[in-house]
Amino acid sequence: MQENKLKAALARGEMQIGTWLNLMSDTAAEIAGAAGFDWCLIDAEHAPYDVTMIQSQLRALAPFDTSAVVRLPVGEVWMVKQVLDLGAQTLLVPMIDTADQAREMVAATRYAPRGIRGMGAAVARASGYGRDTEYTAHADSQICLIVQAETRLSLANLDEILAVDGIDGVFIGPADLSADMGYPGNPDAPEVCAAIKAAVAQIRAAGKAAGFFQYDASSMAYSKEIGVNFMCVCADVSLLRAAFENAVADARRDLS
Ligand code: 3PY
Ligand code: MG
Repeated sequence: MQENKLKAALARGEMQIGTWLNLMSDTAAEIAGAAGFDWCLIDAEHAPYDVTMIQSQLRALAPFDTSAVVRLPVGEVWMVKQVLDLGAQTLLVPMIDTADQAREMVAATRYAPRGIRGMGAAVARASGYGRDTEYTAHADSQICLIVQAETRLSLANLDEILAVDGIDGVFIGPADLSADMGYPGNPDAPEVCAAIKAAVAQIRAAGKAAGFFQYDASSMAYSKEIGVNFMCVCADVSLLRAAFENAVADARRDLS
């Protein structure tokens, strides 16, 4: 059983930085994996990954000293089962608004008697296709489950969500939260920033990891200061877009 280094580092309260992978490119995953991020997230919520593509991204990241995180499209029990059987140990689940939803995700990620995870690991990648005969006995202890709070309802229920045993962290989604608060496309609205700051403090006070998406380099120190310790600092698609745009602009400038 592979130790989940990300889970251990978050439990110690350490800062863990990562990137979103939305290109669905194994080459991009290899480049990101080798770059030194603590974690790389396969974003199956906002990129059209199917399960076989998630598998190939997990394979691309496997040789590197980085933790793979899978963001599910939605918190469905059967999806949890599939990605855990592929060998994912850390999940980010979007749109968790209530403690009941959080409890369902905890149950989905754990074997009986604690949970309801289906017993299929003997034929799954997660156990080396059955080579690791101890997998089922130890899998629960290495699961890292981070849920997203990204609505007013989730913030109203944050204490109850944080009290759910088995949740390692809560990730604030600034885009969805700002939309839900009436500021679509404006996560920097003062009311949104204040809500994020308070939520991050609440999450850390509960002893859990506080996640946030902060790709504005000038605000990273601020995010750290307010307590964020699981920080997405970029996304592969955005880096590529900016690099292409800059290359075109530089070439046009130099050639004019
Ligand atoms: C959001 O901002 O809504 C996210 O889910 C992650 O950035
Ligand atoms: Mg979101």
